[in-house]
Amino acid sequence: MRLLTIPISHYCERARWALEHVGLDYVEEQHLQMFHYRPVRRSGGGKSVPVLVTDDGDVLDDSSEIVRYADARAPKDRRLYPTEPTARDEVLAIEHAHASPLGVESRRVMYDHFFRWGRPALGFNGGQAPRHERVLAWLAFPLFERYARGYLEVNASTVSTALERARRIFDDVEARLADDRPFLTGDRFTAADLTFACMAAPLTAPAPYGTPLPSPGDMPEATRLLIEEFRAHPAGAFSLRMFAEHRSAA
Ligand SMILES: N[C@@H](CCC(=O)N[C@@H](CS)C(=O)NCC(=O)O)C(=O)O
Repeated sequence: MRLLTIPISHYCERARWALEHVGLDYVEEQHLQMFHYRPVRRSGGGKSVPVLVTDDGDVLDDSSEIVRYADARAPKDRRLYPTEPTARDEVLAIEHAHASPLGVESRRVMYDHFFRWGRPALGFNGGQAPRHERVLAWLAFPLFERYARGYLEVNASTVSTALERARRIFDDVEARLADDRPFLTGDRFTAADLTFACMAAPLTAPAPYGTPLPSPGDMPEATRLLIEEFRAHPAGAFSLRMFAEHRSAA
């Protein structure tokens, strides 16, 4: 199986984590933002990653589909969804509620910091993408910034709203966890926990992660303060615990 990704993408991390959690082997093909369009189209996807091309030639071009594909092939003790219908629906609802808007808003905030950081941010953006993509991203950084800020609507006003929304979602998750439950729902790790942890990742910079992310000490001051704020939040701490305890394969 082939998984096409943008290395730092949290939607791609969601797919990688699900596949690895259930023990499915895959080869990851990483590309940088914008350079991903051609390989993705050639593989039968649309515009976005992750795209999974299965050994049967099926093309799954959405991270939620990939999580469900992984679950359907999981050994019983690694299932990501409960089999009982009401419990399963709850996991699906929590997942869906975090894939968006949290995933969209956390990415917006992260890219704002990324572009204010400038070219040094490319140091953790590149992963295993082909060298020519990494060189071109460096040379064309201002173009990359202009394109991504426009495409993802990253500006002072949207970023401020994104931060407000992310804080509200983190507070909602804190309220859900207030009874000291170990997971967002049920008594075992599910796709709900995996998805929330991934969608929070642009604000918590977890390790382990499918591609190495910088630690707060290596970030510019404003980014460090942002990451420290979200890491210290009980929902942020929960998401980091999910990575620490359940992302062993990375
Ligand atoms: N609904 C999609 C969203 C994936 C998504 O937004 N991927 C981003 C990377 S974080 C992407 O490929 N963006 C490039 C584009 O849309 O052109 C999923 O969950 O797979």
